[in-house]
Amino acid sequence: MTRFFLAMLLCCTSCVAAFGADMTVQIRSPEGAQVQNAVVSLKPLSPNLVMPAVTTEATMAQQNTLFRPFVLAVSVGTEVSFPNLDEFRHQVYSFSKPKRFELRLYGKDTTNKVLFDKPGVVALGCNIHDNMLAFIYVSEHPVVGKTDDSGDVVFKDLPAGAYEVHVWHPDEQRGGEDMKTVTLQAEASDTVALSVNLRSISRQQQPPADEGY
Ligand SMILES: [Cu+2]
Repeated sequence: MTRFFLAMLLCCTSCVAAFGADMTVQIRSPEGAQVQNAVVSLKPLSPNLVMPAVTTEATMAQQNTLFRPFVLAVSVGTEVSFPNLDEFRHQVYSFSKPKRFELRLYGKDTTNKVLFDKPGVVALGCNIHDNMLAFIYVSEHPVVGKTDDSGDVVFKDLPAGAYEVHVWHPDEQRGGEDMKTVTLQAEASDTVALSVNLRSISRQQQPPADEGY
């Protein structure tokens, strides 16, 4: 009997997933250029939407005296690992309000973990290497992703309903169109285009000053 119920449950779960709708969000500059590293998060507006499970683990590596990735998008409650893949030591810190922390000097193959439990933007640095810079965007919304090199991000198998689409970018400035409301139909695909205004000089990680230190 129990096994029968389990089989039913599994069947229904996969059926529900098959009816999901896909949303592609395209982030462009006002001139139409593709914007990579934009964080897009979705706030469900329709009541009783059963959202996909939130991912609660993510990784921000230190490799070749750089953070990888440059922008990491997570939901509140995510535990982020900070593995050191270099042969030398790093000391990662943040002064940002949603998460102030410091990982004391640690060596190769050491993995530290930090829980991000408040929404907001967390800028990262390393006390040893001034060139290192990265951002963790902690979203209060259950669905979050980041645009790829072509400025797009795809969310698959969302329940049909209304969503608010939010955008954040490390170089954004006022004047862009950083929010939109979209209604997804079941079994349909939708494409949403949003434009963000970026500063002319982009923040990025500079190449490391020297090998090793
Ligand atoms: Cu470092």
